[in-house]
Parts: sequence; C-alpha cells; structure tokens
Amino acid sequence: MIAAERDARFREIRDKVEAEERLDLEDGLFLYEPNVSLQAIGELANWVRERKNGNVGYYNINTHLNPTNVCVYRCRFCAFRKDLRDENGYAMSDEQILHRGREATANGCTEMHIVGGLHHQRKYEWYRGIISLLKENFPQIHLKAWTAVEIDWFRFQTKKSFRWVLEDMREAGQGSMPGGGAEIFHPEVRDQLCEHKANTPSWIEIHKTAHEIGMKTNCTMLYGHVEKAYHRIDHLMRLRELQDKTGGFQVFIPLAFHPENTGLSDLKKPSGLMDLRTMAVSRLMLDNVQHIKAYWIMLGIETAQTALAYGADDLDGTVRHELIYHDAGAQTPEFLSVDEIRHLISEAGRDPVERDTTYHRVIRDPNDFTQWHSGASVDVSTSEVVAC
Ligand code: V47
Ligand code: SF4
Repeated sequence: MIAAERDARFREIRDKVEAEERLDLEDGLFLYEPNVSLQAIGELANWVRERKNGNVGYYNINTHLNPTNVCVYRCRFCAFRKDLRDENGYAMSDEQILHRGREATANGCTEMHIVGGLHHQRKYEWYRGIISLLKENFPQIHLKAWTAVEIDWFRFQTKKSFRWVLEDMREAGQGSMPGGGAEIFHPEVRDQLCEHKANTPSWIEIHKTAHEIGMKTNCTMLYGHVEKAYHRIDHLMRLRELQDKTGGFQVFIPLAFHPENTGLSDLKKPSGLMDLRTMAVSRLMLDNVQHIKAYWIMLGIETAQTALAYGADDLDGTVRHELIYHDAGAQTPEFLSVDEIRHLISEAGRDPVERDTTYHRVIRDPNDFTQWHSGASVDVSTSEVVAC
C-alpha cells in the first residue's frame, strides 16, 4: 500500500472511531501493519481513553496469593508450574495463607488476587477452604480469585456445573474473577500452547455464567509468542462479542509473553513498540470494555507509564508476592509503594485515583492508612477530554 492510500485508510478508521462506530477485523489487521504510524494509532486510542475515563489513572493496593505451583497441565508458556514430585513444588498451609491475609491487612490491601496450579492431589474442598478461610478472617478484602481454567478444573472435580461451582465459591467469599487463562482463543494457536486445559468455548461459557450470576470478571490476551495479528484481532472480537451480551467484563489486560524458563524460551519477548501498539489496538477494538490495564509487572515500569497515553487508564496495583512473571524472567521490582505508583501516574500527566476491585474510589482514614471504605465510582464527565 502506498503512503497516500495508507493515510486515506487511516483517516477512514479515525472517522469511524470519532463517530463511535465499531472497528471490524480488516480495520484491526490494518492497525497492526508495521508501517501504520504507532503515534497516530496511539493518539486515537488516547482520545478514546479520555472519552471513556477522562484524565484518571487508576491503581489499587493489592497482593497476590498463589496457593500452589503444582499443576497437572503443562502450558508451553508457563515458567511457574511444577511437577508433583519437584523439590520446588509447594502447596500452602492454612497458617501460611492466614499470614498473607494479616500482611495484606497491615499494608492496607483492598484486594487479593488468588490463582495457582491445578494440584494433582488437592480436592475441590481445599480450594474452597482457601476462600472461606480468608473471607472469615479478613472480610473486608475483596477476593479476586480463580481463572476460568481453575473453575473448569473444579467442575471436573465436583462433576457439577459451572454455575454450581461459581455460586458455591461466591458463597465461600469469592468476589470476582481475574482474566487469566484466555491466552489466544484461536485453535491454531491455543492447540500449540495449551491444548489440554480449558478450551475457548469453556473459557467463554465460564465468564458468561459468572456475568449471569452477577459476578464481574476481567479478561486478558497473551501476545508476543507464536500468534499473528489475525489471531489477536480474532481474540479481541470474541471478547467484544461476549461483552455485548453480558457487559460483565470490567477491564482488559493485554499480557506480553515472557519467554525465560518456559517451553518457548527460544523466542524473544515482544518489543516496547509492540506492547504499545497492542495496548492502543485493544483500546480501539474493545469499544464496549470500560478499562484497559497496563500491568506494570509484565510491561516494565517505563512502558506501563507510557501506555497511559496509548489507551490504558489503569496500572493494576502496588502488588506483592507476584510469581508468574518473575519466574518467567520479569525484571520489575517485587512491589511498588503507594507513593511510587502515584508518582508514575502523575508524571504521566494523569490524576491518580485509588480504586477497589470494582472501580469504586477508595477512601482512607487520614489518621490510619489501613482503615478504608469504598466510595462511589469516579465521575469522569468532569475530567478534561482533549480533541484528537
Ligand atoms: O493466564 C503465564 C499469563 C496469566 C506467562 O485479571 C504469562 O486483573 C507472559 O491473568 N509470560 C495470569 N504471560 C496473569 C493474569 C492477570 C495478571 C494481572 C492482572 C489480572 C487481572 C490478570 O499470565 C496466565 C497467562 O496468560 N502468563 N505465564 C509468561 N511466561
Ligand atoms: Fe498450570 Fe496455569 Fe501454568 Fe498452565 S499457566 S501450566 S494451567 S499454572
């Protein structure tokens, strides 16, 4: 395509976005062509970002809990899992889990992100017990727990339905679901990465069921490995289709592949330019998802901060005890302090807002940081929107 044709095609897409018309597969593929200006795509994505979320840059105060790294599956991209007999395999005791809960409370965490392996010998009751133990002892902390892969495993263990499992976990204390396990939906890629775990129809069905029972969930895409642009756009469109039906996704998180210590260690990790392009394209394709998260642990602090001008409105949290990315070679720190994460957001020209898991503003006691309650969701209509 010659430059004039390319410019005309980009203008067509910009007109669609400004008219709030939906982008299609061809549009998405065009935006991934390397000679289409990243800066132009970024500006357009930023315009959508400001229209949807004003000038706000969200973060939360959270911690991770990975109750076990022992897993029956062997996803090729995973550096976290261990075999049952591996000397580095672990499964946490109740006391270790309670210790994490006490630490989270002392640090003012509003959320625990709980995911892990599918342990060969642990029964459903063990996984359910983790949720009820935490809820009973730390009722204020929101438990964002279990990916669709785990819910699928629990159905297999219990021989009940997805709905039964989700309702039972909710009764135990699960508040919402993280977006992991989505990887790439297209079978040409999924079968190469993780052919045995929850397949695409199951992932979609589990999130749909969660939305139907009123449980909010997140969604992700793992990119930068063996997939092509077509698979990414196809993935985003499948998420958009479900969101049209249910409206239950809160946030989309594009996850950049980290190859170290994985079955794909011969691959290079995606470049910063690819990260920003994927952030921006995701913002433009997912017109019905409110938030886009730049997960700093995975992107690196510099790229995550830059992404706040390429479609993202959220940096995830201060984070403690992250293992999945650090086992795969992530060089990011173990956690950020509240001052550090707020500074990153302000330096990017955004207004830092502490949110809870469901995007309500967190209000803290000025005399005691660990005491907090959730307020209303943020009114972005008062934030400035800059024309593109
Ligand atoms: O499903 C695993 C990915 C996911 C690697 O919902 C890897 O708020 C890159 O889903 N390189 C788990 N990615 C993490 C996740 C997540 C993270 C932050 C916030 C939220 C949320 C969800 O991580 C897995 C897989 O897609 N993953 N190994 C790797 N080597
Ligand atoms: Fe197991 Fe999850 Fe790792 Fe796959 S990504 S091997 S399901 S821990």
